This record gives sequence, C-alpha cells and structure tokens, in this order.
Amino acid sequence: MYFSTAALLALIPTAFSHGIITTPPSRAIGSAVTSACGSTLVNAIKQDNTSYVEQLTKLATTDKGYKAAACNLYLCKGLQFADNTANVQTWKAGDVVPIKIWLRIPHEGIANVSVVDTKSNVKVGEFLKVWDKGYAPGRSEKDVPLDQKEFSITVPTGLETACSNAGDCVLQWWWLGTAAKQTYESCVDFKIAAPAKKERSFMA
Ligand SMILES: *[C@@H]1O[C@H](CO)[C@@H](O)[C@H](O)[C@H]1NC(C)=O
Ligand SMILES: *[C@@H]1O[C@H](CO)[C@@H](O)[C@H](O)[C@H]1NC(C)=O
Ligand SMILES: [Cu+2]
Repeated sequence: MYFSTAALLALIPTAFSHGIITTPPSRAIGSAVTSACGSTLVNAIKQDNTSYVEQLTKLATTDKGYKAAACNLYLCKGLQFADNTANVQTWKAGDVVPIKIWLRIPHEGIANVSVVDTKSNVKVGEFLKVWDKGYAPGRSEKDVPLDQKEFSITVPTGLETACSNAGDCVLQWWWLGTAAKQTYESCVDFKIAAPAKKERSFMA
C-alpha cells in the first residue's frame, strides 16, 4: 500500500510541533519558499507552523522541488524573505523590541536570539539572548517560565552596515530541545534605519 507524504501527514495529528515567534510577525510560507524548498515542506508548515527542522529536513529533502542552495533549513527553517516583505521591521541601535514566542509544546534545552547574516548564515555581533540550560522545561506551555516566552531585546550598535537593507539580516530565535534533539527556528525580518540626515540649520 502506498501513502503519499501528504496522506501520511494528514494521519499525524499536529503532535510534532512546537515554537514560533508571534511578535513581531515572523517569516511564514509563501510562493518563494515553495519554489526554494518544495511543496512538501510548505504543506507541513501549513499544518503546523511550529514544527522542527529535523522533521522538515526529512520531508523536504525527498521532494523533487527542494533546492539545497536556496532552501537552508538551518536558517529560518528555509522560510524566505520574499514571502515576508510586508512585515519588515525598522529599528535603530538602542531600540527595545518586545518579542513573544508561542511555545506550543516544551522540550527542555538551550536557546538563543541573535542577528544572523542571511547570505552567510553567520551571527552578526553578540548574542542578544542566551539560555545555556533550562529553556522550555515541563510538559505543557504553562510550565514554561514567562520570561522565556515574553522578553525584549535591545538592538545593538554595529548593525548599520551589515543590516541596512531588508533581507540581509534576520533576528532569529533558535531553540534546541536537547533530549528530544529537535531544533526550532523563527525569524523576524528587519532593517536598520538610515541615520537621520543632519539638516542644515539656519536658526541663529
Ligand atoms: C502560525 O499558526 C497560527 C495558527 O495555527 C497562526 O495564528 C499564526 O499567525 C501563524 N504564524 C505564522 C508566522 O505563520
Ligand atoms: C545559538 O544559535 C545557533 C543557531 O543560530 C546555534 O548554532 C548555536 O549553537 C547556539 N549557541 C548557543 C550558545 O546557544
Ligand atoms: Cu517534540
């Protein structure tokens, strides 16, 4: 008996799952990720947008539509800037940005938040948040300490060159359930505002 991946997915209740940034709006599916990663990944995310990278990798890499060069699952789960242009945040150094995470199902582990250069998938500057143990403990969302789900980051200086164009950098939340061996990523698109032009002042 043959089951398509889509049919198999339909049999799985949304049990594999587990976290995503809800504030500010994070990258979601669209036509760009469909052409980069294929429709199998897109359908899985459509079913559960908190799903984890290892599962998505299994699904995506068997899809003929998966293009390894364009679909980096370990950066924003393969989700693409072109699908999120309506949600680009504009920040400047010193801005305090509230972040909210929907932590659907916890898996205790480690997590961090950083700015990542999207071309190289390399962190720009220091971590903005690090939990080097004890992130997302417990059995249900209510077991997770509030400050792991709602916190703020301060936009650092030094991003003006690397991140002045939308799409060049993302703010990425990354979480690894260490026992579950499940990785979660969620990305906010932003750009650093050009410094205010000094107006020539004619006032005495
Ligand atoms: C994720 O899915 C939930 C509902 O299942 C929805 O409310 C939310 O807007 C989605 N977020 C993104 C970034 O796709
Ligand atoms: C932080 O996140 C990156 C993924 O962006 C991961 O590879 C790295 O191991 C994490 N480091 C720490 C200290 O949490
Ligand atoms: Cu899990």
